[in-house]
Amino acid sequence: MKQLISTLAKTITFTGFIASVIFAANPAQAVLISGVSVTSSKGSIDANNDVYHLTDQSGLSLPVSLGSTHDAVSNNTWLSNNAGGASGNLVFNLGQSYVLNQVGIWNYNGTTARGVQDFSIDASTDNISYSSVFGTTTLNQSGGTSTEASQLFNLNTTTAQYIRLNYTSNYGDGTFTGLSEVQFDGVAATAVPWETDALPIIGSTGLFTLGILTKRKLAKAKLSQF
Ligand SMILES: [Ca+2]
Repeated sequence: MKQLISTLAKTITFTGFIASVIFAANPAQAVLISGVSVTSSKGSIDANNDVYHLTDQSGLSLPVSLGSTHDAVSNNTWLSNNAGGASGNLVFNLGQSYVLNQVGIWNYNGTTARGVQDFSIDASTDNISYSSVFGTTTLNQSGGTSTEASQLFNLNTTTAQYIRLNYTSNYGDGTFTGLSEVQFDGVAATAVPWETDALPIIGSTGLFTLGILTKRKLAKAKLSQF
């Protein structure tokens, strides 16, 4: 029986130690948010340039990340018409609330004059009440290459499920305005950050300590026999 307890204590100690190492090395980090849907106040000019192509990772280099490049294929982009001006908004639904880190925007990369120039970002948890994350900012014109880099903007750990991108100008095209891709990274807001980071460490350290204490108790019991 004592042999069994001793083996169990050793196993608990070892498991706790390994878990401590693993969890300490992997704290919660912002990850690319998948399954994002988007609507356009100006709609899309046709199915080939549907707003869907803004978040479906079409045209991005693999593996997809905010550091991916986007190709110059028109069917991998979104375009709207300029009725009433080169302005409108895009509302991104992240599917649930996130503590947001950054947004990566790949400007329209075919006829580069169609690319968005000035834009701002608002955030919301309910798609009703929005607050500004940052005001009017310039998105650089793309280079028209097949390996166009994203432009990254800080979302300042804003907690939101909905992001509204308001665009107010383009780079001169009189008919169309568009973007190639928009991606976000963040941490799901359902988990409290300190819990996400610390609980596995606390749990595994507790396991480690329990193993040590059990071994110590067994050693004491052995000594008292003499
Ligand atoms: Ca795309």
